[in-house]
Amino acid sequence: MIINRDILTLEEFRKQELRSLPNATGELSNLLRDIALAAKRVNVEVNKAGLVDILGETGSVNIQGESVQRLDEFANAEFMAVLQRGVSCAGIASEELDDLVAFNEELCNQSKYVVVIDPLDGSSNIDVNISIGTIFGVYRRISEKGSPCTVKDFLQKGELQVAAGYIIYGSSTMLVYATRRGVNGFTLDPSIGEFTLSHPDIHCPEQGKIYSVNHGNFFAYNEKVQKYIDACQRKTKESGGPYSQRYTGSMVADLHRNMLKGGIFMYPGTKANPEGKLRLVYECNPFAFILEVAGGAATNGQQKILQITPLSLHQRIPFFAGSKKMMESFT
Ligand code: P6P
Repeated sequence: MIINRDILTLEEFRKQELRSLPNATGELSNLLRDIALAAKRVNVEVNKAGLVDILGETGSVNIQGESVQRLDEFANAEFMAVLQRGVSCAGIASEELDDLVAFNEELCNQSKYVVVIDPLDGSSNIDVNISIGTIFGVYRRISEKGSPCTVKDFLQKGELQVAAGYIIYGSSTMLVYATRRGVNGFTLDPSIGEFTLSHPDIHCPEQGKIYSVNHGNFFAYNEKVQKYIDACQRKTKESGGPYSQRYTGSMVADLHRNMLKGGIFMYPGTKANPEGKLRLVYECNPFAFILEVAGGAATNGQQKILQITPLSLHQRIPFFAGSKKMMESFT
């Protein structure tokens, strides 16, 4: 039996990180372990979604007014249960929950952290087998330790996140995790049931040739966005192109590809929905954090996403993110 000992498992990575941070209590490291456990459980259901009656809609509607797919509810329940049992966070704010959930148990109340999460983004793609994902961010709570977390813990600027990441359930299942020390990608090895460090120290190429946007809304975008999309289409070999348009309708898949290969992702506001569709707290802020650590950028078209103070848990915001130079040419 040949065991590849060159690839660190997530557990080994966590332990090495912990040893390198002598003052660390291990709480954030345990939080990562909990998220990875829930991700493995969600992955099992996503991988067999075509085979069991977990597809389709529950008939209920979430606060966004979107029909909730069964897998959405399962994923939300899974992450919430694992995080509560792991006693490494005081509570969560989730796309699937109208309001925050304070775990309000003694050990959880003593935790330093809270988690924002989109348990299963891109759910409209579940039934057609397109990659979907989980998005999460971690904040140090600002409410008094020992008491239940409060909404102000979740409405902090994105630049105050201590960690952020996503899981992409695709041709393989990957957990991408960022702290200010860097971005690392872990691919799930189903033969041992462990996430393994397949993409150490991820950097987003400064320049790319991919632009991701829903062209169907082109005439609803403002002039600045229309001009940029037009410029992308006019790129030639001589002007650094040609560019390719890649848009799956699943932001985790689009942003993951663009971060690895270089590119720009846009979900602009439209005349009908000036704030766009994506949520600041648990979709845009985590990705903005990950991309900025990886050398990319993320704005709402005017200012850095990470510097915007959220006004509500489910606030929407126009979102432009990706390679540094492509973002500079857009902004
Ligand atoms: P549209 C999925 O529902 C999602 O929230 C993102 O993952 C994705 O980028 C976007 O919506 C797609 O929206 O309006 O282009 O179909």
